[in-house]
Parts: sequence; structure tokens; C-alpha cells
Amino acid sequence: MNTLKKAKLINFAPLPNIPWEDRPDGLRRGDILWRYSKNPVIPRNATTESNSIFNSAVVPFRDGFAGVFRCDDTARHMDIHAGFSPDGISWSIADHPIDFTPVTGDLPSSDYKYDPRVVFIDDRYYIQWCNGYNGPTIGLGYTHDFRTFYQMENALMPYNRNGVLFPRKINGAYALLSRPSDSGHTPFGDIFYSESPDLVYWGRHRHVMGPTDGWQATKIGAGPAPIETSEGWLLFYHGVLTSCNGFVYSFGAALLDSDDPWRVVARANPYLVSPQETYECVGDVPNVVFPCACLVDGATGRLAIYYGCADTVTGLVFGYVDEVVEFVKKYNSL
Ligand code: BMA
Repeated sequence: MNTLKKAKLINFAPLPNIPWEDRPDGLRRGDILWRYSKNPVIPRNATTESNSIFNSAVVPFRDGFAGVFRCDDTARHMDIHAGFSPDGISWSIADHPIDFTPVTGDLPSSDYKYDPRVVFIDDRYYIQWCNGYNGPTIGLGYTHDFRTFYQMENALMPYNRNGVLFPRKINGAYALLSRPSDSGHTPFGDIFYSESPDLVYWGRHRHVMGPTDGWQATKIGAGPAPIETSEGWLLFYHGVLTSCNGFVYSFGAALLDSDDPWRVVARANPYLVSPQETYECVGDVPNVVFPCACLVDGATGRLAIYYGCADTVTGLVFGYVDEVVEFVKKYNSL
């Protein structure tokens, strides 16, 4: 008898226009997520000067979708651009990077911006990204309309990457995951949790989890904003192994405690997606799948995850939230 409880989504509205394709025939039992047949959805040259468009964030917006996209230009400068789509598949991305208005006069400028996440909290869309300020750290900003953007203080000190806000306050405080790092292509990395009363001052730092073995032996980092379910927060995260040819980026999932999210309830040992298709294995950085956004349909439990492929283009995978939660529990390594 199957004793696993079916996970229920908490705080998700129906999203009938979520990009979707039914599960194809012929998947193996462990294949919980499946790729969009027309991947990649965003090519590398979708703006006039982009070298590559990947590791990008998408949310429901008005009747369609909006997003913040990592566009490296042909000088290989990293920046983030706004974009809109009626269906989440065909995107119109601005040719110029977002011009943030600083919320305070003395905000230091950014040397670069990359790997954005976007989450709606209360009345606005918050953007988190890896911000260049004497090395990588966690940049924060917000928008109401994806046309005017405001930049706030950096959340944490360098060096840090993969800043990911929870979609609501927890225990009365804003909550952030991050991955302290070094200034280069960091060979280590654990996920930490921090709290803030005001999104400016952060503290009560807690360790969430670190690398283990196999696909997540070298370092890990949070992906899209955690998804609230009856079984805890569902967190998709990337994991890295070091092969004889360099880093290999896959992604998997864990469940975090609903009230104390630095406590890990379950963590799947196998990955969900690893670089296997040509567009994931061949590009500017081979063998990378890197999730930054997840659309969720509160009515059906469908998921659509946007992920960077080989640091070059953007792909989509689909699945069901209850099946992913069941997978995490079934293959729990804790
Ligand atoms: C990480 C980040 C990501 C990138 C990955 C693989 O350190 O820079 O933006 O996708 O490396 O190159």
C-alpha cells in the first residue's frame, strides 16, 4: 500500500495558462520531470547584443508572464534584462539591461548582475541576483510593473551567490537562502538561511544543508523560490560534481520544515535533471542545468521550471508538485 501522503499546495492561485506539455510516453519510472519538446525556449541571440540568455526568472504577470533574464552580451558582460510573454514560451526581452533607480542616494553601483530570481511578496515583485560589489554578493531590488525597477541595499556581504527569498514572511521575518562562496569558481558551497525584519538588516543565520556525494558532491545552491506545500517547503536546488573535465551541474529537490525552514525534512538522493540533451551539454559552459524559476498552477499542481542550459540558452521542464514531493520522500537520503 502507498503510505505517502499526497502533497497539497499552499497559497497558489490557479494558473490555467501555465506553459505545459503532457508527460511523453516511454519515460522511466524515476523520470519525474520531463523536458519541453521544443527546448530551448529562449535562444542565445534573442536580444540585439546577447551572447547568451540563461539562468533566468519568470513569474505570472497580468494576463501573461514577465521575467528578468540573465543576458551576457557579446563583450561577455553579465547583466539582467526585463521581458514579457503572453504564454511563457515566446518572449520579448528588452535589448538593454534594467536601469535600476537606487532607493537610497549612496547605494554603491553594480559591477555586474547575474542569475536573477523573482518572487511576489505582499504587493511587489522582488528581484534577487548575484551582484558584483568587490566580488559577488546578493543584490536585491523590486518592481511593480517590470518597467520601473528599484535597487535596494545588498542583502549580504561578499562573497555570496544564489540568494533566494521565500515567498512570504516566516515567523514574522523575511527569509532568504544563500550560498556563501569565494570570489572565483567556488569549489565548495552550503545553503544557509537568514532572516530580516525589513529586507535591509539580515541575521539569525542558520545552516540548511551542504554537499553530499555523487551529483551534489562539490557544492549546492538554491534554485527557484521555495514552494509551500502541506509537506513542507519544496526546494529545487542545483548540485555540482567535479569530473575530470570540470564541474557538472544537475538539479534535485528537498523538503524544508514549514516553520523552521533551515531544518531539512527530506532530501532526494538521485537528481531530477542532469545535463543530457545536446543544448545542455554543448555551449559556453558544457554540462550545466541551472534552475532559477518555477511556475505553479494551484488548481492542477502542474509545475513549469525554467533552467539555464550550458550557460547559453533557457529550457523548460514540466512535472507535478505531488509527484516531486513523493519522489523526495521515497528517495530520502537523510
Ligand atoms: C556558477 C554561476 C552560474 C553558472 C554556473 C556554471 O558559478 O556562475 O551562473 O551557470 O556557475 O557555469
